[in-house]
Amino acid sequence: VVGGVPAQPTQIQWQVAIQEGGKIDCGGAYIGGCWVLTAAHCVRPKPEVYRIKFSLWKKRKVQGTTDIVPVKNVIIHHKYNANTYENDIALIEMKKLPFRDECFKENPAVSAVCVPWSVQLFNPNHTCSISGWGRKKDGESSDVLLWANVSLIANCQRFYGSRYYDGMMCAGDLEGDVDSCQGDSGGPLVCQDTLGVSYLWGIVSWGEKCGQAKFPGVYTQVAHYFDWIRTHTGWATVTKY
Ligand code: 4AZ
Repeated sequence: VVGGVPAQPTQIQWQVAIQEGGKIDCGGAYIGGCWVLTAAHCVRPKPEVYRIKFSLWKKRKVQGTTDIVPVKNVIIHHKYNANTYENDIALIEMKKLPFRDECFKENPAVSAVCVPWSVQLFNPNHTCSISGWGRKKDGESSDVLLWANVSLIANCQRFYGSRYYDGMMCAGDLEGDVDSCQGDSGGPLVCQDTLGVSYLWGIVSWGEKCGQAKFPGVYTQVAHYFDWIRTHTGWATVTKY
């Protein structure tokens, strides 16, 4: 995160790290049950190579309390395009504990973030937050989880032209002082409603370098994929009232 500050150890309760081999190159967000959302460009359809790490704060120093959960299934959006980053979204289903209906023991440091059901829940200029272990302004990745506030930015095709597709969304600031960066991919952009409920509004996807004026970070617009998420998790429709 460019322009970020260290999070408190249990601040970003839905933040997960996706470990492949000994490496962590992507983040993800816990959305409840045995499910994590991340970017399609972060994963391959090889569940056995991944571990999901919860309550991780320092990437390189695992505290005793960090849960490490194996993966059962990786579901990459069938219209993901690795060249254009269209539909850069993937679901990770974690393995259940033996003889149990859960994937890890319930833990006060972990809570799920809500999946938004409508692209109209938040408006441009709303202040939201991003988090990750990715590159900082100096180009180094961070050992400690960093976070920053970003604003939702309207009409992003004015910056990216035809590289900007439906299902994408931009956030940051136009000066380029705060941004996500390489290593933050797959991680959460979260917005809070007036009641304080947190929604996973975006997934870190791509951008023209990091922290560049007039080139805000591009995110997968999670609400656009609500039906896809519902279908693949098997979750029932929310009751609209
Ligand atoms: C990357 O290379 C990357 N500034 C991620 C996010 C952004 C740019 C690049 C957004 O993974």
